[in-house]
Formats: sequence, C-alpha cells, structure tokens
Amino acid sequence: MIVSRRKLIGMGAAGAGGLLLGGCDKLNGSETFRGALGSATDLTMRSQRLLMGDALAREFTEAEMSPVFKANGSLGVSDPVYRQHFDQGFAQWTLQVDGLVKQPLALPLSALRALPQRTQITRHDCVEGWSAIGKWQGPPLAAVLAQAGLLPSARYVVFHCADMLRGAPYYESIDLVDAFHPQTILAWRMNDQPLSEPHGAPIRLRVERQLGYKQAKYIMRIELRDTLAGLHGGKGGRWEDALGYQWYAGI
Ligand SMILES: Nc1nc2c(c(=O)[nH]1)N[C@H]1C(S)=C(S)[C@@H](COP(=O)(O)O)O[C@H]1N2
Ligand SMILES: [Mo]
Repeated sequence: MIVSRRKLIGMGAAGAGGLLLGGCDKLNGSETFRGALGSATDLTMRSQRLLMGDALAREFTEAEMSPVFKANGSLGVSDPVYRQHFDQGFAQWTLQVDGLVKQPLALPLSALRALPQRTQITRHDCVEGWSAIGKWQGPPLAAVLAQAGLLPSARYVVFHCADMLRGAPYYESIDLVDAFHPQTILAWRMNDQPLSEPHGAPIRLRVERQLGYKQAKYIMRIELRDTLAGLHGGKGGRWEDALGYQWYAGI
C-alpha cells in the first residue's frame, strides 16, 4: 500500500492515541501521567519522530522544480540597517551566533559559503494552501553550531529576522533534533542564484520536515536558549504568537 507521509503520520498519531486511550482506565487518575502526556503538539511531534526517526524529507529532480516559486509573508525589509547591507551587497553583513554557546560568532557571508555545502531540491508547503519545489544551497546549520560550540543547557535555536510582521519582529525557533538534521541548512542560494530579497536575502532557514512559516527569511542572528519562555510572545515564533500556529509544524 502506498500512503503519503502525511497520512502515515496521521495514522501513527491515531495509533499512538489509541494506545494511550487503551491505557486510560488505569492511568486517567494520575496527574503525573496527564502532565507527562503534554500537549497535542507534543504528541504529534513525538509520533512523527517515532515514525520518521532521522529520515530525510523527500528530494526531487531538477525536472520537477516549480517554474514559479511564490514569495510569501514579508517580501522585503524596511529596516534601515538591513537596507544599508542590501545596498552594499551584504559585504559588511555578519550573522551573529550567540546565547548558550562557548564561542559567540560573527560570520560574514564568505565564511558561510566556505563551509561544506548541501544542495537539496525540496517541496515547500505553506499553510495558506500552496506548495512549490525549489533548489536550496547552504551550509548545514550543524556546521555553524559546531563552530560556536553549544553549552550543555542549550535546547532551542532561535532565528531573529530583520523584518516585522503585524508590528512585531519575525522570529522562529526549532529544537536540537531539527537543528542537527542533515537537511537543515542556512540557504544563501535558491535555484542556482543568490537568494533574492523576496525569498529572504542574505540567508534563510530550510528545515525541510516542517511547514513554510518555520522557514525563517532575513536571518540576522541565531540565539541558543534553554527555554522559549520570556522571548517575544513566548510561543517560539511570530505566527505562533500572533495566530496560535503550532510551534512544531511537521509535514
Ligand atoms: N522573516 C520571515 N520569514 C518568513 C516569513 C516572513 O514573513 N518573514 N514568512 C514565512 C511563510 S508563511 C512562508 S510560506 C515562507 C515563504 O517563503 P518564500 O517567500 O521564499 O516563498 O517564508 C516564511 N518565512
Ligand atoms: Mo506560509
């Protein structure tokens, strides 16, 4: 039987739910158990991880690339510091890496381009109901994190972006499982061209097993944290804070 990954995950989540319900008679009196079960998001994430392990998101051929890849969300940045970097071709720009790291970094684009590169042709799925297949190139996020060195308390990687969405800065975050996944890259090239402004110049995240809003564009700073509490709205991303989107947006 051929089933799509999404269906498989749906079945897996239902299966896990069934198992849990089966045990409910015995366990539903226990507060500890209900606490351990956590939110629906957490259950979805754990079901998906159980089924997918560290599997790769599907990759496509050149022939399957979309002739048009829509740009969505912010299509540009008005911040004056960003505008100056843009006008200078990002020659003076650096990516800040800080927070719970051994060695904070300020990496110019040339340093990101000099790291080992990964190229992948993947499908981008936006919650608004469109998809597009594009080619992305950049260093694995893991290579950048290895250079900074994580402190033992680091649990989340936060991407601070240059644009604003509905009056507040765009940001996103992932955990270390996704951060070290081989297809999680800091893309500076799209479809064999330097990343354009609408698509997130100078760099944007590709975290291929999650939905479009996790693919942070215009990344200026990467911060390692032990918690997402106390950061902006506390839900780990601009869409999560503003519209209640799921933090774990597994496809
Ligand atoms: N900084 C930033 N990143 C962002 C957004 C945004 O508005 N600002 N929109 C998100 C959404 S909803 C989608 S679908 C994708 C769109 O990427 P694209 O413009 O390359 O198609 O970027 C995501 N990353
Ligand atoms: Mo999106």
